Amino acid sequence: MTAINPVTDLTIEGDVAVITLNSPPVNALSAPVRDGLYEGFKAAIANDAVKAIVLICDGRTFIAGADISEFGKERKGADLPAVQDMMENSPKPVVAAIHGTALGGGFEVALTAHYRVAVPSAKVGLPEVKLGLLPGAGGTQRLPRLVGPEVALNMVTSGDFVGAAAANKSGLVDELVDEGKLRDGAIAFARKLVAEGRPLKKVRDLQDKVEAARGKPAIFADFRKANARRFRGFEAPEANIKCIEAAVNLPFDEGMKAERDLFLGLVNGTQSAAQRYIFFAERQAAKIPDVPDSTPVLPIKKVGVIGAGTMGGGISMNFANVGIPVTIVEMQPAALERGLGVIRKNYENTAKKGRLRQEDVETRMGLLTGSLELEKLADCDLIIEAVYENMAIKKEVFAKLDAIAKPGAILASNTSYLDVNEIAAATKRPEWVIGTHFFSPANVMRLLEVVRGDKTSKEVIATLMQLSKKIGKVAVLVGVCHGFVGNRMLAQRQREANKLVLEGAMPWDVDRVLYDFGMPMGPFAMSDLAGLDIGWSKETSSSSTIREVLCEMDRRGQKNGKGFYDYDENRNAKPSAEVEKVILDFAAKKGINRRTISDEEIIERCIYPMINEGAKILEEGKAIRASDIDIVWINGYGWPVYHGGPMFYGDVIGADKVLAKMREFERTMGDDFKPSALLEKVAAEGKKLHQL
Ligand code: TC6
Repeated sequence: MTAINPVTDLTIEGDVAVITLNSPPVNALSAPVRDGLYEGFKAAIANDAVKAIVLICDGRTFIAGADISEFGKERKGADLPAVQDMMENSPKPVVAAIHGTALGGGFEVALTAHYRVAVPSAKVGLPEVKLGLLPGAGGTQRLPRLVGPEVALNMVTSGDFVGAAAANKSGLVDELVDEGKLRDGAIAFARKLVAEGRPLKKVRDLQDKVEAARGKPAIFADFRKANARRFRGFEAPEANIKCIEAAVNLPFDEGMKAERDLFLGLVNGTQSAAQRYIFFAERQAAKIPDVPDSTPVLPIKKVGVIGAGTMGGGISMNFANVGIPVTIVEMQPAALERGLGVIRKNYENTAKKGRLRQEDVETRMGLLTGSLELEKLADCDLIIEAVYENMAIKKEVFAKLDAIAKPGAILASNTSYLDVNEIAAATKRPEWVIGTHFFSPANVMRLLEVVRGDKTSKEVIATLMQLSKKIGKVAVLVGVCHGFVGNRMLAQRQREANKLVLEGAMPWDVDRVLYDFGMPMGPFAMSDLAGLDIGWSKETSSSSTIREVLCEMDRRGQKNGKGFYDYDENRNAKPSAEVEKVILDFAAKKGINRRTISDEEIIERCIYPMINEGAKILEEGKAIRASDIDIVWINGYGWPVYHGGPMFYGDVIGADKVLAKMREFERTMGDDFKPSALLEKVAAEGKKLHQL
């Protein structure tokens, strides 16, 4: 064995050279890896004894892509195209041996090998689009030559992985070898190639699949049309489509040039910078400075959930989905039955769509036990309370739980606003109490705000953070404050949206601007969806807000066909003349001189105070880092990932510009816009908000 460099070995096994990469954690194509590949292939090709070459990786995976942390920095080391040229033009067959995940640039390297073998558990994919990029190492030109443009379009614009069996079927992988025997299997395959005198299969030379699609522009027009909603606002999907079009219509080298130009446009753009930042931010969120990885984690074998309503039901499903039994406690038999019925219906619907097998519906339902007695939670390792958002009720529940739960059980409150310290103080074991703020629908939304009380123990935090990952959530650790990170910032936007409507905008103006910004819906459409009458009662209504007036008129939102908007039978929203009149009358009564409000002002008024609030949250230490705030907004509220979250967006605008606007608004409209000291500091020092 020869060490080519610290991450690359070359072994000559008789007539086969084996190049082995070992660059943890994921063998990304960093400069040393590219250098190692270049030198390794050079040496193997030059060695007369060698008849075939195998490329394989040590560790958990084949090459998982370009080293994302290198983008935007000065390039060092061998060029990837030079490595690929050497592989593809090798006079000896090159076999890529795949385990784990061959992704992005990693899979593109595999596509330049003459043949690919994989173990059954391996996956391949081109997920660059998720980073706002395209497979810029020939992936968009080679993939359609192997599998045709239709499959290629789906793969590059979704970024989805393909399992080895399917990859074998479609021709992406030439042969499957036994699990655990990749090295021997790949060497044997290489020897077979030599023995049979098989030709060097260069994917770039394959023509039939792309030729068959030439002169059929409908393939692309239809694909764009069918996916317009999914791609809304994103630049990368369109660039990926253009590349596949180029693969179909142009000779290989010209297609490569088109790919290169489009890649450079994306990699230097803001959207990809935002999406790459979010990739690392998501992983960073799992790291808690004072709760090291070595912190003991408590086993969670059984979960209790109090409340079988929408939240409690959704929360329970998360655990049943990963095989953890759940006891759900309700007060009334009817509510319990209803709750379990809704869960079953949800599972059945998923099964109907073909995303769950019927027997899995039964397995998951079998893990759920309903009960009317809190005492049944005595053997649970984690109990999550999801009752009505009311401090007195929550305290009462926690005092009872304190008496029932076994020692060492974690007691969690699913609260969206309330003081977790006060809830913890209702027990004699505040170190075992924590907040878990799930987002609705709790079985779908990826975000979980984990709320750390003053006394919450590190073991409890570590356990919740790890458990979140297991149930498919992105957890962000936050501190106790009203509304935590997400809802506290949302309140800023909500306040301004309501004020704008009084000052001169209409709800549909505000919604349109925020929708065009990339949010899934605007604040008024969102209120209609949630129901305008949440927390409203006829008896106490005082006509003091537009929302109250609408409730008094029985405009309760989507559920009864009218709220801020009028809805048709298919729930399509239309601006409402009646609501417009309500708004105009309301403003007149208040003596407000309505004015024309620009789209620009809507963005500035709704979003800059959020950024400012984010800075306050950091100032108070309620979030560990700015990127955690961005993760909350992307995963909990549908903030468009290509804008990178509110804090990242603040830097795209410029902290100094955000500050200047806040000051201007403060002068004209008062304290709602008081800049945070941290925003002032960042602007003065020319620092970046998202790096705080
Ligand atoms: C591309 O290839 C473009 C090519 C165009 C031509 C040039 N780079 O996710 P995990 C780190 S674009 C750098 O927790 P898992 C990650 O930050 C790229 N670092 O593990 C983390 O570090 P930490 C296309 C990377 O087992 C550690 O590895 N490829 C990269 O849950 C473990 O990661 C992709 O988009 C990277 N490429 O999942 C693939 N990948 O421990 C991106 C990972 O310091 N990666 N790290 O926090 C993934 O999807 C997943 O990481 C995984 C492993 C499926 C490979």
